[in-house]
Order: sequence, then C-alpha cells, then structure tokens
Amino acid sequence: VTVSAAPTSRFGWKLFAVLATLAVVVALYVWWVAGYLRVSPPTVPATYTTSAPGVARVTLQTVGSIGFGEHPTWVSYLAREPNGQWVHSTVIKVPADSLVHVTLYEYDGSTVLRNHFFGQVQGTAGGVAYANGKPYTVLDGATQVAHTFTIPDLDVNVPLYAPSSKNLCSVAPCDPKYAHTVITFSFRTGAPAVYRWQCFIPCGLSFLYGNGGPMSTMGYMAGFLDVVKA
Ligand SMILES: [Cu+2]
Repeated sequence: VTVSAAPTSRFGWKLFAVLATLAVVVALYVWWVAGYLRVSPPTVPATYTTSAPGVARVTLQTVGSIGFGEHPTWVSYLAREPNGQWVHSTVIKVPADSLVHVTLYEYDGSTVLRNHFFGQVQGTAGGVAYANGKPYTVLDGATQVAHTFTIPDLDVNVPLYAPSSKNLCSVAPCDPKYAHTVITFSFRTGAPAVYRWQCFIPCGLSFLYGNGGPMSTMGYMAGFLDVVKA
C-alpha cells in the first residue's frame, strides 16, 4: 500500500500542474480575446441640429497611410467631429429618416478595382456623386478609383475619385496642400439600425489578395453606421 501511495501522489501533483497550466493558458486567451473585442474606434456623431430636422452632415477623409498609431503604414478613413477635430475612426452616428450629406476628402492614389460593379455610384440622391463639384455616375476601375464608400444594406456605393497628382499625403489628418479630391454625395437613412460599411477596393497592400490588414480592421477600411432615433 505504501509503495503505491508515492506514485499516486506524484500523479496528483502532475495533474495539478497540468490543470493549473491549462487554466493559466485559458485565462490568458480569454483576456487576449476580450482585449481584442474591447478595442473599438470612438463613435463620431454627424453634425445635426433640431432646427433643421431630417438633415445631417458627415465629413470624412481617406489617406494612403495613416502615419501614426499601431499601423502607421496602413490606408485609412478618418472622420471629423462636429467641432472640426479629425478622429481616427470609422464608427459614425447619424439620425434616422434623414438625408445625410457626406463630404469626403480623398487623399490617396488609385488602386485597381477587381469588381467593376463597385465603380458605379449607387443609392445616392440623384444617383450621382460629385468630384470637386463635377457630377459622376461611374469611374474607370483600372485608373480612377482610390477607395469606395459602401453600405451594402442601404445599397449605397460611391467609388472615390482619386486625385491625379503624385503629391500625396502620407500622415493624417492631411493638409489640403496635398493632392486630393473633394467628393460630395447624399444618401437617406431609414429606421434606426447599425449598418456595416466598408471599402470594396482590395486596398490592403502587402496582405493576401489585398483583403487583410486595414481591409479587415475596424477603424481603417471598415466601419459601422449607427443610425439612431433623431
Ligand atoms: Cu480602400
């Protein structure tokens, strides 16, 4: 009996060590996943006044490389607070049942569009977007599109007209002295809901098929449109 007691106790310690290690690994994993889920870009509200109900304004910019933070080389969207401050975020809050006027400062060069469906302006007021005040309904996906602003569930798609110059900005927020296109368009929101929006150019350079990195990360080329009761 005494002979078998020692191995049994040793086995008990081993089991304890294995279970303790497993518990630590699981705890670390849960902490890591929770940390991933907690990190989300701040919500940027549209400019909206109750004196002009049913109308809101959103101001965005796109840049070839954000120039700061965890991934300074990644392409990114930014959103502007009503007070004029640029925020590295793609989470936008807009009122329900409203016409949203978007002004977008596009500072990146063109990238080839793989699916030319996204070269057409869709779902905007009048079916058009404006580049420096000039209306357009379709762009050449091979040479003219920098990014797209697409809200699939609202059937909104706007290919963003790339500037032709090579004097491109690489640190956001960009100064208007750098090459850019001012793009404007409007779209309607319906009932309150959270919509996913994103760019459909595979613009994540150096990632597999261009769809990794900034393309699959909230705050860069993907975001949420939070439609709330006005
Ligand atoms: Cu893009």
